[in-house]
Amino acid sequence: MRIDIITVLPELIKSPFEASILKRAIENKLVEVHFHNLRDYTTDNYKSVDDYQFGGGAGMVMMIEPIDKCISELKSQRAYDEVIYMTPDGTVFNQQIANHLSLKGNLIILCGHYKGVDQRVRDLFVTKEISIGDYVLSGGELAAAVLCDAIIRLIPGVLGNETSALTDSFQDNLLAPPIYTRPREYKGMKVPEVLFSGNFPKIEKWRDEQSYQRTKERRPDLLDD
Ligand code: 6GU
Repeated sequence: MRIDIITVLPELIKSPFEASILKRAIENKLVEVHFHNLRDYTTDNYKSVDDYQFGGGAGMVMMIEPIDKCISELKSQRAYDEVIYMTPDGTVFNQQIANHLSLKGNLIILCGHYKGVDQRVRDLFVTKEISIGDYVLSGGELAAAVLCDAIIRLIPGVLGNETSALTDSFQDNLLAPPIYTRPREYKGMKVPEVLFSGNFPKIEKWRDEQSYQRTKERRPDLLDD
């Protein structure tokens, strides 16, 4: 997989890719992530990427020309499966979308800033519009980092234990069950006895029940669909 991230603030999004699981995935060549600073695609002396909106109103709008130049250059080099625009009015991201995107080859992610991009960018280039939740961030960069983390960890070989993504919360529309490690008893609090039984079907059944109970209490909406 290759991800090209288009942004006016590369320094805001780079660090998550320089640590931990994402760093290792890049080092092991399981994914390539490239950052493109929109200011490098500007045509005027001021390197403007935004301007006032037609019709008036507060807030700047990202102009189409630098975005067109950047996307066109990338598309001249390879084919892309999706051009994703990060925006609070997009489809709300979830595990199902992460699973779907993790199977793609080449992705462009465009980070919105200010009031957002000129509508013609969305009409002309964007194939998917994604939000990470119903709250507003100052830009799409942190949302893009969240999206990339969720996608990249699903690529085979990225997680040490390849089965572990399959037992994540949400993979079966249920929350994960409680987990324990040593010590067996801490300040009087004991680990549930069933986990020492060695009876794996029984342990699986207990975990399934716990997952269901937890989901019912915390996220009954997940049980509806
Ligand atoms: Cl993708 N961008 C911004 N600016 N705010 C958000 C978001 C995206 N998703 C949730 N809030």
